[in-house]
Amino acid sequence: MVTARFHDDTPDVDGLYADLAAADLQPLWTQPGLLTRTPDRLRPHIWRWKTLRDLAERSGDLVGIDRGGDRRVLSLSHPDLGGLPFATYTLWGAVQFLGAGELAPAHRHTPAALRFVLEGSGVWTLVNGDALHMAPGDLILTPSWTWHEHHNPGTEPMIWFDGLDLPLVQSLDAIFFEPGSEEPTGYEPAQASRSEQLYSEAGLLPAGEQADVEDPASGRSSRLLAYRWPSVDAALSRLIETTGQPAASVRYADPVTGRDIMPTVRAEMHRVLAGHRTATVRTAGSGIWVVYRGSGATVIDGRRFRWTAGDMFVTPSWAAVDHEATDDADLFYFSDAPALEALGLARTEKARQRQDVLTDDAG
Ligand code: GTQ
Ligand code: FE2
Repeated sequence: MVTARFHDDTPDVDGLYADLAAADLQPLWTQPGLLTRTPDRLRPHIWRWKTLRDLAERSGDLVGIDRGGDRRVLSLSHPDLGGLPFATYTLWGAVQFLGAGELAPAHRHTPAALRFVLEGSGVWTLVNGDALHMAPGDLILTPSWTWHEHHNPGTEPMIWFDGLDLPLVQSLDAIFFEPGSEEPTGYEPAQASRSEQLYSEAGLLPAGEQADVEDPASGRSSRLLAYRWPSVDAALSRLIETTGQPAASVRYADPVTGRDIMPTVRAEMHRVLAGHRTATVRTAGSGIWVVYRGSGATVIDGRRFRWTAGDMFVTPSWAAVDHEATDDADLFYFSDAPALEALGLARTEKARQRQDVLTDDAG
């Protein structure tokens, strides 16, 4: 890496700048963009479901799953990130396509992953050997360093959203990866995974269970690995009924601790009823929204992005955000909030009045 060279009209100062660069040093006073008043390095961006779906399907037709990477994944590559395959500075978002009869083989890595299912049926994900079936609207977790592989023994392809903290873990230079055995793991398809059998009975947990002391990640992520759409749907309906409000949201929580599903990432489902516009909020840290159901628009720093089911968009750190539903809408949200909270960097602010819409990004 070559240190940036700064220039000055005064020969002595210019000479100093040359010597600083040669010594791999840079003066702070030449870097006004470093300490911004508020985060401003990323703009909002939207990816359309029609485009994502078409290209995922074409990849399914043209590129075998065995060709590089073992997973047919199209990552959301934010145009502000100079060609990096990342959606934000901390978050990876992607669509994954697994055709009928295909297998994405076993591996594990330190970045934590979640999957939110958009379309199809019949896929089983094995997480540390526990077989979790996947259906639209389900959230499935693959915590840091857990073995995982995806099987599609069915007759139709499946497409899901992948969310990972990969850019964050990469910034911390803590990426580790290990491929699994070449042989696919055998599994017994069961109605409910072991994880759900043990941890999905609300308010009841297996007594006296302890974290695995050998495993640095043990006890830090939810042991419930699947959150089913019918439960989420029912919880949102009950909230709306109980509060009488035209919007409600739920956070996917670790049933043992009540904390976020994984140490670095938060997941939520937001329901906004037709005709309602939510209050404007700013949050430090970035997020990815995946429209599960309905249609409407989100205003981000004065720009209105219209959306329908399957569209995905990024809300940058400290952007002003509010949602407006045309039809009853359910929005899946994935963010790095727990990482900021753990580091004492979390902030949020509710605007006193709704932001103005300055431009309309038609869709
Ligand atoms: O399905 O295991 O989008 O390892 C990126 C990395 C998905 C996966 C991604 C992965 C996976
Ligand atoms: Fe993976």
